[in-house]
Amino acid sequence: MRSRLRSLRLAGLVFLALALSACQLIAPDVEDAPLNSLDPQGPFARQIDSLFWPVFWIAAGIFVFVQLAIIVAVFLFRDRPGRKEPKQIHGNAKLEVIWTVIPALILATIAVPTVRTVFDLTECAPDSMRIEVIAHQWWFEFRYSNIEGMPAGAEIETANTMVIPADEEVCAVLQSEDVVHNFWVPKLHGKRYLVPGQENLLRLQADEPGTYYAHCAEFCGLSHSLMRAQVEAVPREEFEAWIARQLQPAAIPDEGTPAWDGLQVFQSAGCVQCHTVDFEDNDQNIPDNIIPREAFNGPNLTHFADQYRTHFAGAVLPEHGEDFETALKRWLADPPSVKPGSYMPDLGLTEADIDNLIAWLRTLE
Ligand code: HEC
Ligand SMILES: [Cu+2]
Repeated sequence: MRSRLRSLRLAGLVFLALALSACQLIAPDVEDAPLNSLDPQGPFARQIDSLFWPVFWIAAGIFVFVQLAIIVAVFLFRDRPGRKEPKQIHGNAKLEVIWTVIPALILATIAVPTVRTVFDLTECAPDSMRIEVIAHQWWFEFRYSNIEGMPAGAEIETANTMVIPADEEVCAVLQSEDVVHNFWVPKLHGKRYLVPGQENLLRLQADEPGTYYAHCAEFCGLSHSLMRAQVEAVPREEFEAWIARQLQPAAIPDEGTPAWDGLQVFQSAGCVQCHTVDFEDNDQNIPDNIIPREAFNGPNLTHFADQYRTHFAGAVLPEHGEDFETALKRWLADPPSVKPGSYMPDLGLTEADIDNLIAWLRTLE
C-alpha cells in the first residue's frame, strides 16, 4: 500500500513537471518562444479561435456530465449486502435512439462552423500578396516576386524573417526542398504542411505591426527543434522601403579593409558552394559560383545584416541574452555543434578568418 502511494506520488510529480515545462513555452515573459495559440493577433487566427472555444466548452460540458453520471452510477448502484441486481436496460430501443440522436445533433452543430472555417481558410483571397515559403532542413526561406514595386523578373530571397505589411492579407505559398515540414505562426494561423513537390496555401494577416514567432511543427530530423522563424509585420510604407532595399545588390567593400579580407575568405573557403550574395557587378573579382546553387541551397546572404534579419540559423541564434557577434562567431566556428546535423560544415576557419567574415557580413545591410 505504502509503495503504491509512493509511486502514485512520483507519477504525480513527473506529470506536474511536464505540465509546468509545457507552460514555459507559452508564458508571456519568455521571450525565447512566445508560441501561444490562444492569443490570436489577426483575422485568420481569430477565426480559428472563435471556433475552438465553443467546441472546447461543448466538450468540457460533455466531459463533466459523463464523469458525474459515472460517479453517481458508481455510488447509487454499488453492491451492498442484500441488494438485488438493478434493472437491466440492454436492448431498450427508446434509450438507444435517445443516446444516438443527441450526440449526432451535437456533432452536426459542431460540423457546420468547422467545415465553413476549414473551407474559408483553404483558399487565399485572389488579390492577396503571394510570398513563397520554402522549408529546408532546418530553416525557412522566403521568396518575393511579382510584388508591387518590384520590376518584372526580379526576385528577393531571404531567410528566417518573413517581412509582411501589417493589416493586409498575405498568401504564403508553402513548399519544401527536402522532407515534410510544417509552418506554424500560432498568433496568425494554425499549422500547415510543407510537402516536397506540392504547394499548400496559408493565409496570414496581422492586425498590428509586430514580431510573430513561428516554428516548424513537424518532426523533420535532428535539428527540428531548432527550426524557427519570425514574421515581421510592418506598416505599408516600411514594407515598400524594405522591398526597395532588398532589390539593391551588395556593395563590394574597399580593398584593404577587414570586410574586404572577409569577402576573400568567403570566396576561397567554399562558402559560395551553398550561399549566394548578389553583387552589383558579378565580373568584379567575384567568381561565378562553382556549383549551380540548385545543387545546394543555403540562405541567400545578400542582406544578411538587414534590420529585420535579427536572427539567423533557423532563427535560433543569437540565443536569448546573447549578442549577435558572439553568436555569429560560434556559428561560423562550428555549425553542427550549434545545430546537430547542420548541412553547413565546420570549415576549419581561423579566428582571423572569422573576424574578417563577420566584418564583411556586417556590411550586408
Ligand atoms: C555545404 C553548404 C554550406 C557551406 C559550404 C557554407 N554554408 Fe553557411 N549555411 C549553410 C546552410 C544549409 C545554412 C542554414 C543552416 C541552418 O539554419 O540550419 C547556412 C547558414 C549560414 C549563415 C546564417 C544565415 C542565416 O540567415 O540564417 C551564415 C552567416 C553562413 N551560413 C555563412 C557561411 C560562410 C561565411 C561560409 C564559408 C566560410 C559558409 N556559410 C559555408 C550551408 C553552407
Ligand atoms: Cu522542419
